Amino acid sequence: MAAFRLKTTECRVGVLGLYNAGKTVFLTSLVNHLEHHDPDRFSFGKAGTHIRKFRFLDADTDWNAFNYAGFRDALAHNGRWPEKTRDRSMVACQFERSDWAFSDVQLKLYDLPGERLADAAMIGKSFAEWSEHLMTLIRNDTPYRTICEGFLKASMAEDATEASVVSAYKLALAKLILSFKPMISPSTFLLDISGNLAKPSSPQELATSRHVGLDAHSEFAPLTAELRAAHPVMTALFAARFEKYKTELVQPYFHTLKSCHSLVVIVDVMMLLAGGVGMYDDTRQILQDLFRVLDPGETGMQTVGRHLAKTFLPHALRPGWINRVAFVAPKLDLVHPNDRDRMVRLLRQLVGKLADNCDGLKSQYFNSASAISTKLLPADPNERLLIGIPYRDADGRKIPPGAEQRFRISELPESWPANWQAGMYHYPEVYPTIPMRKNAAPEQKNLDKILEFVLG
Ligand SMILES: Nc1nc2c(ncn2[C@@H]2O[C@H](COP(=O)(O)OP(=O)(O)O)[C@@H](O)[C@H]2O)c(=O)[nH]1
Ligand SMILES: [Mg+2]
Repeated sequence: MAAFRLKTTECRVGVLGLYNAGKTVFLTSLVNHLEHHDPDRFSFGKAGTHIRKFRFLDADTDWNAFNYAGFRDALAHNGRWPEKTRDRSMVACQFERSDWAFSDVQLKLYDLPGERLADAAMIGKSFAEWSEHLMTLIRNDTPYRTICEGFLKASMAEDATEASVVSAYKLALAKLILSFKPMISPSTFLLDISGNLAKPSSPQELATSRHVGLDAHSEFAPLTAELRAAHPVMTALFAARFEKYKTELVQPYFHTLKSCHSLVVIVDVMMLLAGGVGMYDDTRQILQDLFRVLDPGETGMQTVGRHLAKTFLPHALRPGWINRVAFVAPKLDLVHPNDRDRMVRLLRQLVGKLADNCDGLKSQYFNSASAISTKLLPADPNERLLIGIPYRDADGRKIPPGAEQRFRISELPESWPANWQAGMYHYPEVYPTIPMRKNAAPEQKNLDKILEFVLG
């Protein structure tokens, strides 16, 4: 062990995924393993590598500290998640790893709410271009067109007003939320700037209680080319509100992401199978918008620059751009062990092209579990039966933790079907299992390998 360390290597990692993909459990489990490291349960780097002198650092200005202690406590005691205080949080920590003789690691993990990903399409676009992007999506997709029928009608009305268009758009978004469609933009309708999430209620109630914009006085909706031509005043008003929204809310979010060295992109393949082909298509669209904006990868000169900077510059001055993406299919404990390799294959089929199209990007695909929470029936190891504590009743309502039960799960397909309905695949959620003892981290799979990859 070196007595002193010459430098600090900083690694900024953005953790991304749609709502409920498992970002919070991932971060909680990862930090728990780093803080109380046990090389037998979390093995990364050279064989036997261990972590010492772990300490938390302050969060960056404008960022909340990720409520690690609160989340861990909620997981261990099957409690409710602590309230989101604001819409973005981070963990910053520093530690030594025994296989790096001369450098400390400073790790910053950014937890960005999945709801904001739907706003990625705003970056680099004017209000008119963003409107066209959304209107094209709505018009050319049968489920979207059906759900948004009222909005499309309101957009064609000769006497359209600011109020009529905004309220029709809000009603359409409310129906999209209730149909589990993730393309909700402006995303403040789903998650406002104080971090309050829309609560399930009727479309009308949702439409009146939520805002499409920074607040009640800055609402905007996409406008068709005809409306833009016929209503220049309304168009100018919406365009100004759109620009303010983009500058104040969306750009800082994506600016942080772009300055990360690595991304962990969590895609819950079981949720996509359970949700139907529409959810698959929406997720792919959102990831495509995201990759267009982030444009990860690096040129040959940037690679040289990064290596030089790593050697010669203090960590605070090192340039940042995304050169590694770990794609992660989470919750592998919810599928049968015989199917777990298929999770990775499905993930690769879904996002492989995105990564392939980025020059100079290192990408890797993982299945993972942040907190293994199911067991196999020893008597029938090949039956697709698991044991766990059910999280919801047969109607999908959350229930308090009770006794362990066994439940049947669907076989994962070899590849994505050409078409499938919501409900054809079934992977019931279970209560996560985390030891009460705080220095015993959850049983994980591949979190260590993901960390090794993103640290480079
Ligand atoms: N069985 C199991 N469930 C998980 C795991 N990770 C997350 N979950 C469940 O997935 C749901 C969403 O997780 P969360 O971390 O809150 O998602 P977020 O919205 O992306 O932050 C929760 O109900 C968790 O219990 C895992 O490793 N195994
Ligand atoms: Mg979360």
